[in-house]
Amino acid sequence: MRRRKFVQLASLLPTGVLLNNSNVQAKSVDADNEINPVVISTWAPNVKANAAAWQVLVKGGTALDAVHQGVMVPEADPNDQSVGYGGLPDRDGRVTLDACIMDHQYNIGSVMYLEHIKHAITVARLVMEKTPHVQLVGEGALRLALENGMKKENLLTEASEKAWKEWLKTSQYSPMTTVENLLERIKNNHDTIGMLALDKHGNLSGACTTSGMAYKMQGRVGDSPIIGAGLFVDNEVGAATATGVGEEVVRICGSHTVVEYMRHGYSPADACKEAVKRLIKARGEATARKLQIGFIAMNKKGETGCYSLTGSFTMALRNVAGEKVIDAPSLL
Ligand code: SD4
Repeated sequence: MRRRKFVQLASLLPTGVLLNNSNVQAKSVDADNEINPVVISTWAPNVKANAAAWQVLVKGGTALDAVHQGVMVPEADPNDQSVGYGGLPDRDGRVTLDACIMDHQYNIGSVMYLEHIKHAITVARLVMEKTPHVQLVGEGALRLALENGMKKENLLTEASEKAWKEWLKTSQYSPMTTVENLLERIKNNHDTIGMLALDKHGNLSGACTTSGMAYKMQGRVGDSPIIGAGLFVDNEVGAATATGVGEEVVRICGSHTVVEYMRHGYSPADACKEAVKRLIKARGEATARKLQIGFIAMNKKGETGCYSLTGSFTMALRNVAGEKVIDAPSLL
């Protein structure tokens, strides 16, 4: 079953993208002792986001600018129905966005329940750089965006409105990240993006942005904008980010947990695996089997890895060797 899903997924990828079952160890230092940049993202279609981040990294730009530019790609894409513009709405038809960003010096910014601004990550960065706070929600986050010249727009596309109206006929809440409909979602080219980068200066940064669970209750916030859950960066150790059912990732402070395992010497893939194991322990195998959760991680050396709870999770990677999609191993 897993193999069939894997093969189906491969056929959905842009040509030229390699699929690889192993966790890639990028060579992070070249012959001249220069640090080779690396960028990774949750989900195969985000090779496009990685390409944008890569442009920043190869020119010697910062990891912070790279992840910012990178995640703006799916945020602007109307066909990506779980990030930014075109995101599926909550049960009342409102598109509400969550995002966070973290640099190499423990600077953090996040927005939750942001409406009408497609680049939630830019607002998160504004919170980080232009306010004395680290988190802003709803109206306050919108106000910060408008005061900084961002334009208010309608984020609900025709396609997402149609899907919501269809959903209203039953109003059954079943999070899009459950395993059963995972393939359908990937086929539609979308999912939450978490991105991590290492720049030529040897610094790590990360960003995460989402419209959250489709048809969620109004005001619901998942893991994606929560530092330590959806994203965590420790420049001495490494960085991690998550995708999947946010309610579960928050429960174990997922990304922070992954980074702490790397601190204790685990490889990025093994650190992700330990976090997945903890979820299974916390929730029991029967519940865990129904959930989709994936972690990706990068250590200070630019080594990368990923792991998922159940099958079909992928990580997109860009390094000096080119772009790749890695099929994440899973525990269940
Ligand atoms: C959330 N973690 O809001 C996000 C959703 C997600 O793949 O990652 N979907 O819970």
